[in-house]
Amino acid sequence: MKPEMTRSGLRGDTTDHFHCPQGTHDRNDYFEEYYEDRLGTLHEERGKGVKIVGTFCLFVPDEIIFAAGADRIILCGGRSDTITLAEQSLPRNICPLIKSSFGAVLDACCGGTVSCPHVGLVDVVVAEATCDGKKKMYELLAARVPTYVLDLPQRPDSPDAVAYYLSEIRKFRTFMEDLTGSRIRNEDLEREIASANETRKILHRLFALRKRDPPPVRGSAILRVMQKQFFLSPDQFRTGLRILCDNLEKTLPPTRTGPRIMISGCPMAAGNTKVADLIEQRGAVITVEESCTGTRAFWDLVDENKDPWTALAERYLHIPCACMTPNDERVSRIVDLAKQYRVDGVVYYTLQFCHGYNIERLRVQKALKEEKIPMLAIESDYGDSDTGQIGVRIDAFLEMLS
Ligand code: BJ8
Repeated sequence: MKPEMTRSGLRGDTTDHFHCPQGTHDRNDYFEEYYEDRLGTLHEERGKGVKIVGTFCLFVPDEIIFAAGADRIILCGGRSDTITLAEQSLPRNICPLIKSSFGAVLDACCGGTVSCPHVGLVDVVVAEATCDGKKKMYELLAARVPTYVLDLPQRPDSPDAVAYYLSEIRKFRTFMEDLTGSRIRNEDLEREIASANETRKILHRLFALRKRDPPPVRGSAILRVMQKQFFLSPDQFRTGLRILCDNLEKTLPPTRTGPRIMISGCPMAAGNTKVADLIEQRGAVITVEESCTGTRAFWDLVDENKDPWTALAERYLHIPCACMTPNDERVSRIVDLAKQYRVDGVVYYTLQFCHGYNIERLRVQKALKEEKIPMLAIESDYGDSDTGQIGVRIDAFLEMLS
């Protein structure tokens, strides 16, 4: 039996669904309130037999999960406190996002208290074949949580790539149908595609406001909003975004602003705001993020005039992740975003030991140099030991820009 309400909530989607204390809160407080609300809702849903899917990556289409009547929550770790536990099983020299995520699962499985409360809520993890570190971590994860792995083509521009990804998402469809006992009809998928596109359009509205000079909001505040995108229900997230956009459209521009900065590179999962905070504490303003906690999450819409499965495959294969090769699309998008958002410089952000983004840095640097856009490369982890050193490098970069 399909639940009566759609998980994404597009049907009857209005701000009235939530208590929205507009005007009595600081700009982003309601996202925090929704978060608390969301945890309770997920517990209730589980109690009623709704399946909860945990994901780690943008390549897993939410639309299929919701169309099957399940719910989803992202499990990417951005906190440092679960890493020590993970390092008892994983090598130290892999990316902190992988270690943090795995550590949270270990902690939850041992009844621990340091991990985020999301892990214990999921019935199944839907993983994806992206970087080597994640793929191998998922093998260990499968011993602790039921895990399904969605395979991906590695060369998105090859003629067979869409057909292969399409065959993978059709297998995923069957998996989700077996999990929930609910058949996914084309109209279910079309409804969820429209819902996800609606969210993407509001995000475009929000990011368009940041093109203003000076922008009406700090990038570190937007990052904290983006980190909630896949924790909250789509309905909650859209409601919060609409309030935020309405408020920002009425906001008078701040009187003081510094150099306009783009961050480009690895995702900054919830709990990881170190570099964004450092940049803005030192007087610059982040106007756009080319990352999976920025534009990569929403830039392209799914074509609603095509067969929904094909349209979904085409859109998702278009995500310019450094796990793909070649990834020319990403390099040209970065240059294009730098121009659109009139940035003075780019901070290229790599998580330690993320080889894909680290190696791709050279191509990005070359393309930006040709456009005379300065770039600072920062590689970091989730600890605080390099904060002082990164701050000094950001200071020198901002001074060079001004
Ligand atoms: S679509 S960026 S969410 S794979 S930072 S774990 S790549 S070693 S998170 Fe990612 Fe999907 Fe791509 Fe986005 Fe590996 Fe790099 Fe770590 Fe990464």
